[in-house]
Amino acid sequence: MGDLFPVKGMDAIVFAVGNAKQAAHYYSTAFGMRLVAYSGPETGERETASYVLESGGARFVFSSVVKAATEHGVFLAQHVAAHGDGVVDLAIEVPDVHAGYAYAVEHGATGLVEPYELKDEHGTVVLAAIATYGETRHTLVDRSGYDGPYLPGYAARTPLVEPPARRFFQAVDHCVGNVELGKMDTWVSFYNQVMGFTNMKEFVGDDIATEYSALMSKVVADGSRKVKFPLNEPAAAKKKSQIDEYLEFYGGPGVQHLALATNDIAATVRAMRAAGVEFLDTPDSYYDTLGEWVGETRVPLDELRELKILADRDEDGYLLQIFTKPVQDRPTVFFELIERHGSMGFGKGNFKALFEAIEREQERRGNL
Ligand code: TYF
Ligand code: FE
Repeated sequence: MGDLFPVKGMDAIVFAVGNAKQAAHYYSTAFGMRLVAYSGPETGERETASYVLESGGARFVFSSVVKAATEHGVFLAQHVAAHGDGVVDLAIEVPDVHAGYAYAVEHGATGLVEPYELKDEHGTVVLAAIATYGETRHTLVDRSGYDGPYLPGYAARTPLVEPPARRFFQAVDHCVGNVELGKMDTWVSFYNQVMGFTNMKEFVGDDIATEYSALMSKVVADGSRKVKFPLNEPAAAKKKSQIDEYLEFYGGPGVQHLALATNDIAATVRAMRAAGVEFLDTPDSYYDTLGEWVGETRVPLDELRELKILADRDEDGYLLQIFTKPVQDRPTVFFELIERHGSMGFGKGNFKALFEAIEREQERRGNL
């Protein structure tokens, strides 16, 4: 039997933000991304402004409202008012939008937009959308008949600033959702049924939750493991869960973090720090015992310690990872950088150190 819901990979992460022009600048200068396309008043789109940025195979779109006129503009404006800057769409590239949409809706998905086509001189894109947790959606995209910069209606743009000689990251590794208490398994089942996604072996269960993590987590992925969606829910623990903090300040479920795959995490962390991006701190004591169990890593232990990069090893290999602080004033969306060397995991060995670092930040914000 073939894949029930074949996917090609993540197509785009679409953010609704208060000021897309400035977001495009931040992601260019601080994340090394390249502006490639734009849609707004100058291109005939009077309601919204959207900036499309790329880094390798990763594509982010930042949209804000210029003057709401239709349902779409009103939705974006209300999304920003309710949630602050956040992710509205985890768009997935699929080989057949009609088949994918039909499968999803037959298996219980809420259809938001039926399959339709957009055309211009670069060709045709087929799109449809289904609802997921909170106000987030999955647009399904088939761009195999199209060779333009993003979507019909968008104009190609040159980078805002000279892009870095080496890109900071080349792909989206995983996209994490925070859902309400008791809803993690509901959403895991949703991805199992609606998209035929299967569960990966890494999870944070009850035991870890009550001990220190204050959250439970499971990971679903498509058959080819190109699209990976961990899902978190709050757990009762000694302290207020970081997931509760997110839900309170985001105003409901939504995307918590986006992990970006890099081949040179040390260089990327240095460049992003130099551009003003703040990362979570890791205590020195973490590095005192790290070498004993992680062994040799591409980045030497001293450099991991200097840059506060975490490392984890499992039977398949190892990974290096680090987390930014939230990238807006609300303690909501943040990013992870991940450099994989064989490991398909998510840094289980770091959960304790990581969650303690997040709790230190929660405490500084007065939310613990
Ligand atoms: O994506 C993951 O599972 C890891 C670990 O609030 C993680 O990055 C899990 C929950 C969380 C922060 C990081
Ligand atoms: Fe992650």
